[in-house]
Order: sequence, then C-alpha cells, then structure tokens
Amino acid sequence: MRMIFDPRQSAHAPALEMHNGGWVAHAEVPGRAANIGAALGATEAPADHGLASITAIHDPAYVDFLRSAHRRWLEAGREGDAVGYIWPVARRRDVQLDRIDAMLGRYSMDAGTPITADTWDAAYWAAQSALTALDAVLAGDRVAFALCRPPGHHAGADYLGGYCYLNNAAIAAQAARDAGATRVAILDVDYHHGNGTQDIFWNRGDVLFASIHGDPRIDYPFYWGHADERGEGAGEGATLNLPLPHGTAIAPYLAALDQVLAAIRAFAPDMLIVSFGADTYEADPISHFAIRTQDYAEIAGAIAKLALPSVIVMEGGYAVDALGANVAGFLSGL
Ligand code: OKP
Ligand code: ZN
Repeated sequence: MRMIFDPRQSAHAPALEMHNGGWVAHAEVPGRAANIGAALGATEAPADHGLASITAIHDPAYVDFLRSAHRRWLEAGREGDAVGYIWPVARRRDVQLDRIDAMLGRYSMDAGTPITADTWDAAYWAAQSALTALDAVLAGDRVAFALCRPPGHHAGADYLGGYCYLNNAAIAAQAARDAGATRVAILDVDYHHGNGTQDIFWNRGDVLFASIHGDPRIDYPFYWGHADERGEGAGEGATLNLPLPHGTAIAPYLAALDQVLAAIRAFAPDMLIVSFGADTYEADPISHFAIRTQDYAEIAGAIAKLALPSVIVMEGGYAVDALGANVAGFLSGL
C-alpha cells in the first residue's frame, strides 16, 4: 500500500489550546505523524497538485485568510500563535473586516486551533498527500493511505476548528468526482463528528457522508452529528450520523459499522474515502470509546468487504505512543 506524507507537515506545532477553561499543551503534536511513520516504515512525498483542488472545496477568501493570518497577527504586534477570542453569533450579518481578531472569529469555530507561521504549508501538504493517495487509487491501486497532519474533517468551506484547517477528505472526494467518479462515499470513523465534511456536502446527493462518533450531546463538536441530521435538498438522506455513548467497545461499534456499511452499499459509490481517526482507542486522552489495538484490523476488515477503491485519510488519535500500532493495525486489516 502506498503511504503518502510530506515532512513539511511536521513544521506545524501549535503551542496551546483552550481546553475546559484553561490553556493547555496542544494535543495535535508533530510526534503523532512521527509515531505513525515509524510504525509504517517508508512513506513517500506527495506530488504538488496546486491550489485549484483546494479552492474547489474552500472559499478563496478563507484560503487567503489562512495564508495571511499569522503575518497579520505579527503585524498587529502579537507574538506566538494566532488564535481568536471573539466569534460572530450565528446569523449575525456578515460584516467584512480585515482586523486579524475579527477575521479569526469569522473563519474559526473554536479556540483550539491556532495558526502558526508554518500552518499553511503543513495544511497545504496534508491536502496534497490526500490528493496523491487518490492518484494511486485512480491509477488502479485498491487502497492508499494519506498520513494527513494536520487533520481535516472539522474544517468547513470557510472555517477552521478542531485542529483542522483544510478538509483533506472533502478535497479528495471532490477531486475524485472531478476525475470521473459519479458517486463518492465518505466514511468517518474518527471519534469526533466530522462537522466540516458534513457541512460541505450537506446539500449534495453525489457525496454520501456517513459517520460513527461520540454523542455530540456530550462531546465536541456539540452542534453537529446528531442522529436526526440527514442532509437537505438534493443531499437529503446523503448524510448519516450514528452517535454512540461513552464507553462503546468493539461489539456495539461493529454493529453500528454494519449499519453504516449497508448504507454505503445501497448508495453504490465508485469510490470510498475513509476519514480514519485512532482516537476511538481505549486510552485516548481526549476521547471516550473503548476500542483496543487488536480491534482496528477487524474494523478495517469490515470496511474492506465493501471492495471499493479506497483512500484512507488520517484524522485524529492522541495517544501518541500507541498511535503507530493502531494505524498499522487498521491498515493491515484492509
Ligand atoms: C480533532 B479530531 C475542548 C477539547 C476539544 C477538540 C477536539 C478536536 C478533535 N475542551 N478539543 O476529530 O480528532
Ligand atoms: Zn477526533
């Protein structure tokens, strides 16, 4: 299996995130990719597909913001990482401002996703890794792995959040459509709901978004991922959410996965994108499922039975020491 990663993805290293009322060390660390890379052996660098595949998903004004935010932060006399402290209340009129603090609010959903001097490059190359894994599958490989870091599934068309800046899975799904796939399914098995991916494809019937995740009534990202969210317009029924309770172990997890896989089969896609997070792991420091290292191959085995050309895109997983083994276990089951 080809495994794609660019060393420039490692330069992004935000210092702090707002967590439960205080600033704590950021959980989405470069060591995550290092641990995965060590477990997988050699990875290959992505090809540069340019900006067009990114702006096919993301608002160009948001992309400009991402590229310029840290410079604007420094120009405003600040130091360290750029992070917002004010957000427009939902449905507030869209005032266009270029003050960095206003822009951070306009283009973010939380205070856990700082922008460093290296964030744009890292996010750009993570997206290129996803696009290069897609190339492998379009060229006939049954499966390829993009070691995306930073992750992507919380990022919307015009907002960052949840450690995510560019939505790697959505960018790959759109590129697959543009390369001729008629229907694309995105299966999100990160612990957290992929709100950005859901938002991006909410009104579209050509991309199915199906997710199993911690119940958003009690878990981040709270405002998305409830069982009654099913898409709208042409996208009605092309969003599927299965929230599960804290403590979910492999048996009920596989039962939920069976439901989701049946929906994917019924959708009859030409291509599968998997947003894979290993934060369903029992010892994950910020999540609450009870999946064991040996379970990941079984989860992947069930997914592999779809027998679809598949791009695996890395999302979360914060138990850094076990991350490589969990990812390697998952990929072995494919
Ligand atoms: C990113 B991914 C706030 C903690 C919430 C955000 C979690 C982002 C997870 N007290 N942190 O889906 O793994
Ligand atoms: Zn997650």
